[in-house]
Amino acid sequence: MGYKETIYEGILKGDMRAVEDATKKGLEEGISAGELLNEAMIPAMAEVGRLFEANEYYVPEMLIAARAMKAGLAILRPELVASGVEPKGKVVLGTVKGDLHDIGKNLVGIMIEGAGFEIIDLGVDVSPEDFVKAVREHKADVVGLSALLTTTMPSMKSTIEALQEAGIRDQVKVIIGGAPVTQKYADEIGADGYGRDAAAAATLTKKLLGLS
Ligand code: B1M
Repeated sequence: MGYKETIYEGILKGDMRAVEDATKKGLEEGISAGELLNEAMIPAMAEVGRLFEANEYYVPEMLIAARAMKAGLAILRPELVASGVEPKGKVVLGTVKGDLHDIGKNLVGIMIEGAGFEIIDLGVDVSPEDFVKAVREHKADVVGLSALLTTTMPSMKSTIEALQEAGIRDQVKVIIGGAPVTQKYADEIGADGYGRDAAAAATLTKKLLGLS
């Protein structure tokens, strides 16, 4: 079995060690970080989601798959992030209130950091008030909101409203993303942009700040 297949199977089985090992060896053998990510890790998580929907996987299987994916991502991180460049701006990032999914958000952080920005990662289950506080405190140029559940998407709207109420909406660009999120939803709630994936989020960040 090749390294990509081992990573794919390792995530499905939640075998963290196998994923770590194959990711390290794959990189050593010259497979790019992007290829390992896009052709093994992301498809594996999509399959985990399909198995969950089909009632073949349950929350514990999703959890160990996520842990294995995170272990692989930690190894890819230095490859995906550029080093030694002066930050072009500050981005506050978080998964919205009520939502605990952080793999996509972490990947978005890695790609935006790789594009030369400083990331202030607030983690998961972040309330609108905490986003407002962080934007103020760090004088952020952009705030990125991630949501993976249809039930937590409304918290994106609440966060934009909280920025408006705090009088700082015009000082910060708001970008949103996550599997159930669409451009239409971004337009509806008055976000400045929608990123389909982590690479798109990085491109969007540069574009919104007039850097591309
Ligand atoms: Co959850 N879960 N989960 N889960 N989980 C989904 C999202 C689900 C689609 C599974 C399914 O039914 N097929 C479903 C949501 C249904 C819906 O609302 N439409 C679901 C559910 C129902 C749940 C629970 C309610 C299950 C339960 O308890 N009964 C529960 C909710 C907990 C909560 O949040 N309150 C739950 C829990 C969990 C775990 C904790 C077990 C685990 C998360 C672990 C973790 O993140 N640390 C988990 C997992 C792993 C998943 C799936 C299988 C994988 C998510 C993932 O990591 N994908 C997921 C199924 C799926 O997505 N196919 C599922 C890989 C990641 C790289 O992709 O996150 O989409 P993604 O991020 C992408 C883009 O979306 C985008 O870029 C990323 C990279 O390209 N993106 C942005 C993301 N954020 C962005 C922000 C941006 C721009 C782009 O700008 C700021």
